[in-house]
Amino acid sequence: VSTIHSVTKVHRIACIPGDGIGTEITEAAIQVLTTLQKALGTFELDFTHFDWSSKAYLERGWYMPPDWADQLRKHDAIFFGAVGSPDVPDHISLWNLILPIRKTMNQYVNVRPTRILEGTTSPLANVKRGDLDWVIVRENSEGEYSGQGGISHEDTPNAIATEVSIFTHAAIFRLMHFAFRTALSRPRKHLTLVTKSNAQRHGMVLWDKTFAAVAASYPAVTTDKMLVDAMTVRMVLQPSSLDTIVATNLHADILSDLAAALAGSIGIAPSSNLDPERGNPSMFEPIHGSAPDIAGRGVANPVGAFWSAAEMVRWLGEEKAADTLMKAVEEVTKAGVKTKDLGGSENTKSVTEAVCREIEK
Ligand code: GGG
Repeated sequence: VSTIHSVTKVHRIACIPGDGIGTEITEAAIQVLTTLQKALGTFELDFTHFDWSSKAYLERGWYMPPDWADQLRKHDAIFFGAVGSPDVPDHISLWNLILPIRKTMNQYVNVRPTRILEGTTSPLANVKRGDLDWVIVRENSEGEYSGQGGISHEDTPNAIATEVSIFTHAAIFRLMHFAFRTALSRPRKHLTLVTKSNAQRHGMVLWDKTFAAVAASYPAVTTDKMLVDAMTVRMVLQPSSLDTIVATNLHADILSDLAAALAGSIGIAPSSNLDPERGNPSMFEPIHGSAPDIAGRGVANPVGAFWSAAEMVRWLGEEKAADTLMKAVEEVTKAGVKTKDLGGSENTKSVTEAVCREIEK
C-alpha cells in the first residue's frame, strides 16, 4: 500500500505595517492573501507581525531592535505598509526603518510596474489604457540615498550641508543587467536610460558608459536615453513610446510617482525591493507613503498593497496565485468598485471584500 502525500509549500512572511494608512492597507492585503491561499490550496502563508513604526518609536525610543536583520532573515519575504509620521522628522523614520532594510538585505533593485487598470482612466485625456504600460527599474542601494555628507553650523545662518551621491560601477553594472533582463522579458523589449549627465558630469556619465557597455550583451533590446527633465515631458506627452525605464534611486522615485499619477492614482502602484541573488528576503510595498491626512478613516486605496502582494507571491514562485489576485483586482476595478482617488465612492473594506469575493468565484 502506498500513500501519496501532497506537500504544501509554506512561505514565511514578515509583515511590517508601519505608519498611517500602512496599517490599514496591510490588513487588507493579508485578508486578500489569506482568501487566496484558501481558494487555491496550493501554498500557505505564515505571517509574523512586527510592530516597527513611528508610533512605537515615540513610545520606546527605537524602530527596530538590535537583532532586526536576524529576525527578518528567518522569513522568505517582507511585506511592508508605509513609513512616515507628522510626529517624527521623515529622515529619522526613513533612515531607521525602510532604508536600513533595503540596504542590509541587499535589495539593490526596486521594480515599479505601472499600467492603467481595467475600469480606470488616466487624469490626462491623451493617455489611453494600453498606452501606459511601464516598468521602472530603480537603483536601490546607493546614489542620492548614500547617506553620506554632513552639516556644520547647524541651525545658524552660516549652515553648510553636503549630501554626497555615490555611484559605483559595481552597483550600476548589476542594476543594468537586471534592467536589460527585465526589458528582454517584455513584449516591446525596449529600455530607456534616464540620467542628468549633461549637468552631472561624473556619476551620471558613469551611468551612461556602463549602460552602453552592458547594452552590447543584449542585442535584442532596443534602447534610448533621456535627461530626467525631458523624461517627465515624454511620460506625459508620448507615454506609448516608453516600456522599461532604468534610473537612479532619486530619479526613479520621482518618476514612479508621476507614472502612478498618470495611470490613475498613486494608490494603485506596487514596488518590489529585490535581492536578485535571493540571499536575503525581498521586500514588497506600495509606493505610496503613510498619508496621515486620510489615516484611520478607512478610505485608503488598498490596490497598491494588493498589487505588491501579487508581486510578492510571484517572487515566491506562486505564479498562479499572482495572476489570480491581479485578475480579481481588475474585475473589481472594471465593475467600478473603486476608492475616491480612482473616481469611485468605495472604501478600503468594500474594495477588499469585493476582491475576496472575486477570488472565491
Ligand atoms: N510604502 C512606501 C513608503 O512608505 N514610502 C515612503 C517614502 O517616502 N519612501 C522613500 C523611498 O521610497 O525612497
